[in-house]
Amino acid sequence: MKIRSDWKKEEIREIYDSPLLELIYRGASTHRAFHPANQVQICNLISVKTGGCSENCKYCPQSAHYKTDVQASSMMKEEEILELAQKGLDGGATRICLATAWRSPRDGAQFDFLLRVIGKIRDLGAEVCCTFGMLTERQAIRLKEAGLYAYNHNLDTSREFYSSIITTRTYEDRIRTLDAVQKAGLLVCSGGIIGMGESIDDRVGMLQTLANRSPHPTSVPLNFLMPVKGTPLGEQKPLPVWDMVRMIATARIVMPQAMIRLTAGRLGRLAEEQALCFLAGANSIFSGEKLLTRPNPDFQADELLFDLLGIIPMEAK
Ligand code: SAM
Ligand code: DTB
Ligand code: SF4
Repeated sequence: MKIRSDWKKEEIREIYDSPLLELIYRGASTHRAFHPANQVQICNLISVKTGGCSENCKYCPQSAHYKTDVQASSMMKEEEILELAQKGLDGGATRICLATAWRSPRDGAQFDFLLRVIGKIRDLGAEVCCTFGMLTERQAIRLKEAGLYAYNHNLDTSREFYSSIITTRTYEDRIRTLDAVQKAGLLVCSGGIIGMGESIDDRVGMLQTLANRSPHPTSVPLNFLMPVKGTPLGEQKPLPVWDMVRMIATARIVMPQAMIRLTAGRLGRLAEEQALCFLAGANSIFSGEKLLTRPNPDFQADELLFDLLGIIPMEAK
């Protein structure tokens, strides 16, 4: 199987639309050709700065543009962050992701603080990933020097649909940050959300943009929209699992080496549904009772799920 960065939209659409069982089989075969079967990496999120964000992402409960149940809070203290990181590792996570509700980091005391914390979490033995919004090249280099492993910055959807979801920044801004991250030698984590009212072509378009980056992102989080009251997408209907299964399998086939992460929206999904996602090629989940602001299966629930399916938590890289 060749690694390609010249995917045509029609080719990806054809994969996405192929008969479901054929698609799952191809996703599963690709998964097994590039990754150990039955191993899934557990990640854990820490929202170190929650709410009050200046951006207007229509899905996001942390945007200051919408009235939601999220209270804006100040930066978490170092002690609490390290405690939560250790709790994540004890729960089986090998990757800890720090998130801030920022458009972009401002240089200064808070960014310096986070750089120090990144080093300390790495010293606990975790792969550290961060998602702080748009970065300059200089900020990306400073994160790399601080010991950061990967940087998350989602494309979220297609270039065409982007402005229906966010108007305070552009798709090009997103790509520029991914380029800065890559240039600094950090691993790129980038994915998106399904269930926002996008078309199949929008899903395919996003996968095309990701799969035609060279190298591919090493990590691709795929989120089911969690509709939040007060946001413009608060009334969206949940998608059937089949949409996620198709999305995962297609991502797996076009980006065989990437970690495909079944991210937001697992809570309330049946073990059967999640099993199909793993079969289709997902090899990572986010575990822990909270994502950033929304509830999520806790470590114990996921331990039971893994036992049921015979899945082993993946070691850190
Ligand atoms: N502020 C930074 C940014 O936007 O890049 C980082 C944090 S932001 C909350 C990270 C990602 O969370 C978004 O790109 C989006 O994919 C996901 N997300 C946010 N709200 C969500 C929701 N209600 N349902 C599913 N995914 C969501
Ligand atoms: C990603 O793609 N999804 C995660 C992580 N990367 C930062 C965040 C999901 C957030 C879900 C909504 C919430 O908890 O507020
Ligand atoms: Fe802010 Fe990120 Fe939420 Fe957008 S997704 S409103 S940038 S925290």
